[in-house]
Amino acid sequence: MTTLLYSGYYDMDKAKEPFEVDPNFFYLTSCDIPNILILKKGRKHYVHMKVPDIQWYDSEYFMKALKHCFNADMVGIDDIVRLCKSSGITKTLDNIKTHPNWSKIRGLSLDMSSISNNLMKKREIKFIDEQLRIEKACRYTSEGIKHILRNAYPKMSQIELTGLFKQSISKHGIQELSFNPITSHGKYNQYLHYIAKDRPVTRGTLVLLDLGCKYKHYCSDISRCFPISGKFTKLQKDIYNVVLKSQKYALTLMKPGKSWSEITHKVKLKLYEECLKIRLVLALDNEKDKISVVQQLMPHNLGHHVGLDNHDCGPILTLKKDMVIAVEPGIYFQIGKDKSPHLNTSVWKQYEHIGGVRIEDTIIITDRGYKNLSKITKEIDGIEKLIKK
Ligand SMILES: [Mn+2]
Repeated sequence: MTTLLYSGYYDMDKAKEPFEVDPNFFYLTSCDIPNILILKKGRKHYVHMKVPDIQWYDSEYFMKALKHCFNADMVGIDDIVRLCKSSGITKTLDNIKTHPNWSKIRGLSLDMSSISNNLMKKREIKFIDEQLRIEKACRYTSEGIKHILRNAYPKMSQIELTGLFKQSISKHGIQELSFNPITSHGKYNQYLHYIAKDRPVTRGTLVLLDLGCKYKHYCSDISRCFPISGKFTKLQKDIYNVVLKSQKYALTLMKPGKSWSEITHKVKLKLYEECLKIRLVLALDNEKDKISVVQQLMPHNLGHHVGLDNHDCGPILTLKKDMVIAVEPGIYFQIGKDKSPHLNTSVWKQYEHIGGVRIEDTIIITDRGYKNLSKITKEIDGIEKLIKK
């Protein structure tokens, strides 16, 4: 059996962002060196790396790391092509098509099949060392969020809030982020993937943080909301509690063997019940209508796998022990969504300025339930205390 693996392309000259190794490549090799091709033939490994791609100050490190990872022979691209040709059948990863010499390999018309999908499925269940890395990433992300809560003040810009997070994780030698940090406030909270701007956080608004750093390539993903002025207003509390109660309820359903779509359905009904208490939605009999109005308020999934990718391994089907999941219900007041016939429009208008609330924890599914990896409070009192220092 021959396997051809590629770590991913990285332009060493531009070096704009830190290199992000292909998750399947890293999963198989524990190697995170850019621009390398590895050909595994039986027990023998051959490695190809275009030497001009390495900066002189890195070359010694890379060579040592390669030796350590594979104890492999360094070969040229033509050797790789020749070895592929002689073996006929080759397993590979999807990203092989992005290799600068892909046309040479493709030209051989080999019987090549990708193992990326199988690997992605396998990666749903996390080994203990993977769990420990995610746990650490969550701990540092929690610390980073606390650092923001303690140091944020009105008029500070959204970019500065992001800066506080980066400052906090950098103390642990971390610069890799799971995704573009979200630090929005007020009406901007309605945009799900909002990218922080040089906008001062208005006094009295609710700030939405959705942040995650990577520890040794493993992600974390946590969302918290807090009032920039230190105290939740009555209206902010109302919406916050709808989401908090639903998020806590969702966590009670996290057990091995449970169907994710059933959990999602139950949580949406819970969100509906909580929204009814504050009269944001109308009293409805029909379950379908209840779900559809919640969909207007929460236009995203309840959660996702977390691992080498922040949205790891595709959709969640049935929960299994040792899966790592982000659970993130939210309520948003998105422009144009108030047209739903099942919403109470006048109540919506009262809450609209809040923009949105999301509460998210990263958890591990255990034998009987789950373990929460987020190490930061989500209680109103706890958050207000943190802001006061
Ligand atoms: Mn998430």
